[in-house]
Amino acid sequence: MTENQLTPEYVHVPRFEAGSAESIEHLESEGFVVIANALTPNEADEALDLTWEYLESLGTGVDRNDVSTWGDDRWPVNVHGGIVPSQGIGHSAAQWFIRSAPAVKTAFAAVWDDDDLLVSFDGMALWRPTDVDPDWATDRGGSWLHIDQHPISRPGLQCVQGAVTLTATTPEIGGNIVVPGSHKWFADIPVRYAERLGRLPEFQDHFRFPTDDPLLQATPPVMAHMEAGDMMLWDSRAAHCSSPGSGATPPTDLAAPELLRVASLVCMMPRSRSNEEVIAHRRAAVEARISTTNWSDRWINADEFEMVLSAGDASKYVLPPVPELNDYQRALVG
Ligand SMILES: O=C(O)CCC(=O)C(=O)O
Repeated sequence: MTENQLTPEYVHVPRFEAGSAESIEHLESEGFVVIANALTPNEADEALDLTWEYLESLGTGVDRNDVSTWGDDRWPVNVHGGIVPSQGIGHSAAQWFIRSAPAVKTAFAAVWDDDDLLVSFDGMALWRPTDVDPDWATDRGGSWLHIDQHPISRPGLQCVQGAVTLTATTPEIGGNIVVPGSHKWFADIPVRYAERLGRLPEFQDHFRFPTDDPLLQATPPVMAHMEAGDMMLWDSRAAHCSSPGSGATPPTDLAAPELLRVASLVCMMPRSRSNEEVIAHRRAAVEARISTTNWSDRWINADEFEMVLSAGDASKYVLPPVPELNDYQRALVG
């Protein structure tokens, strides 16, 4: 069976209140959970507006009202799932607005039973309309199902990742996909995939499953319905990625074009898992507007990703202004 036959099932799962015991039970049993209304619909709209302000301020000529300006020559570098990981996005006003919503921290504080948390300086998934340019399609889910935690060097629960969606998902558009319960496969990975794992450096927290994996064929991923403002949390040990849906979306209105999917990646981990050296890098990263991965216990500079460096001339982008953080936000930096 090939990866293209691995079709995620579109499901409506319960949407839980941030911080509720039920949300944690669902996360622990399924490896993922949908948190309802991390942002209100109005806040989601405001965040979408700020996202466009970020794109239009890059200095490359992106104009939200003119889809002919959304090409790769002007768009920030994006990787496999339509994710924009760098070019200052981790310190855009949009990302700081979203990650500062109280429900985001409430949800993560319940995960860790600790509210002294550091936040990632992550990027966003920005999906452009594929009827305008089919090359804007994101990778199919079956081709990059992965976990974001090294199975040997990072044993046990170490990280829970999040994505706050600013746009409602539909079966036609697609979104984040997760294999329910797959976080429980984690401990067996070194035995089951010994050869494949042997090729993964111990510092690299990204393991991809084989595209014809019998486990995945037997347990296909689900694409959970999310309303605008909802946040998906998933255990970094759970097999996940994103995938386009059926693609039968309404034709783009060229007079008022819209992105298909806008989702903010956000992750909070206890400060106690980090250290002063990492925190010093994080403070400097705010001034320099350097984005990171989900991890805040290690210093990982997303502007130095191979895929970003090889994409061409980063100097053509104007970075967003240095964010003026309040006390709440500064505490999340460290
Ligand atoms: O929701 C998405 O776009 C995929 C996110 C993902 O796979 C990741 O952050 O590791």
